[in-house]
Amino acid sequence: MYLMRESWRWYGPKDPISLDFIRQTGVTDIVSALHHIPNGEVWPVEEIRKRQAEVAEYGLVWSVVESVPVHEHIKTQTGEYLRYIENYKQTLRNLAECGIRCVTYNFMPVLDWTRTDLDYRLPDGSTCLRFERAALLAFDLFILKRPEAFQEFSPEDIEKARRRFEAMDEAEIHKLTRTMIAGLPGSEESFTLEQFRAELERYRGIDAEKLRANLVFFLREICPVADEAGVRMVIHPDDPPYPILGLPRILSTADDFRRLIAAVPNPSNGLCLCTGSFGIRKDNDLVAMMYEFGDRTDFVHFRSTKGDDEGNYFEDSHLAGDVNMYGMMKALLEVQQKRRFRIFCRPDHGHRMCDDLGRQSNPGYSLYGRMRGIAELRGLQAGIAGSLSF
Ligand code: DNO
Repeated sequence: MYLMRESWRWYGPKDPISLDFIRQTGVTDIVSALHHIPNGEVWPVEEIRKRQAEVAEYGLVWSVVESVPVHEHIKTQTGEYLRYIENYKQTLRNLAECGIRCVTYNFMPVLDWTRTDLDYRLPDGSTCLRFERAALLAFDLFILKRPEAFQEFSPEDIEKARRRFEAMDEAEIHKLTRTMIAGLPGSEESFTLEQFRAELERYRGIDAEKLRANLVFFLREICPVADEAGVRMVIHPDDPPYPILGLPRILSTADDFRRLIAAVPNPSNGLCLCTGSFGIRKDNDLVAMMYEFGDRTDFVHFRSTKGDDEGNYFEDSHLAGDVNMYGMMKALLEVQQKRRFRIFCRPDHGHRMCDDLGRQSNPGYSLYGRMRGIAELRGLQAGIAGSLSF
């Protein structure tokens, strides 16, 4: 039986969670990136090999890149975007030369993933990441002071955001601002309010259709190179999967990915099925997506969020929350069997729990929390695998 290929995200030598610990979690593969190389520049073969060697020293394999970031100029088709696209192609060739064949990326404008609280306390004393709608609106309307925002929300929402904002002291305003725009791990970019406003300006006149066209342009350039090199480009969905701060979104639903493969059918055009991001929307049937897009899904992020009727959600433990993890795991095993291929899977974001609480880690990327996640997923897989007849 083809079991999931268990992987773990490691941010490189600066990650507070060492490879020495990671190998004790039982995973076999590492998901990493060369974070020290500026966005848009080529990743040299020597640098890739160096990272591979560091990982190999611990008996692990660096097999997935998360991410080769897409430069903002490419997303907006401004400035030096053609040069950055050529550089991207060279990076893919270099990765392939080193045997790395799965590359994650996203096409979210300005910000990668976004949360409003990185240390939300749960009843059991552990903490998790959370997204609170009123806090987002308070930031948008009263801290960032984006003028159009007042036209975009209902008077009730604005009033609620105002009350939320007025209840904040300076420290909370500062903390929320940092959480929103100072850059979560992996996003590679960090902004002050002034810089962030300038970045938003870049998107004036770029609606979802234009952004989608820019993504299609990028992929039509990149995919022939990736096809030839045998690299699968797996796009990560929008997180959260709807427009925020007036920015367009183009990979939030099954239909968005359907449109993408219709426009660029190359085999290298693949998906990183993040159950946490897609799972926020009730109209995304994750299990159906696993079956429909299974042939193009080379990477899965397992995570489960719990939402309420107000648009808030927190990251629950991996088998709790709103995601049908049983259905997902069963679908994954069936897809893998059909493809005769093991999909890279990683426990996405864990709680900060037990000794995580006293030690430093990147938000979402704790040791014990993710270890609990992978252990639960492994148990779920073992139970399902044992009951399947293939
Ligand atoms: C967050 C991650 C994202 C992801 C990128 C992929 O924890 O899932 O930052 O790595 O969006 O490009």
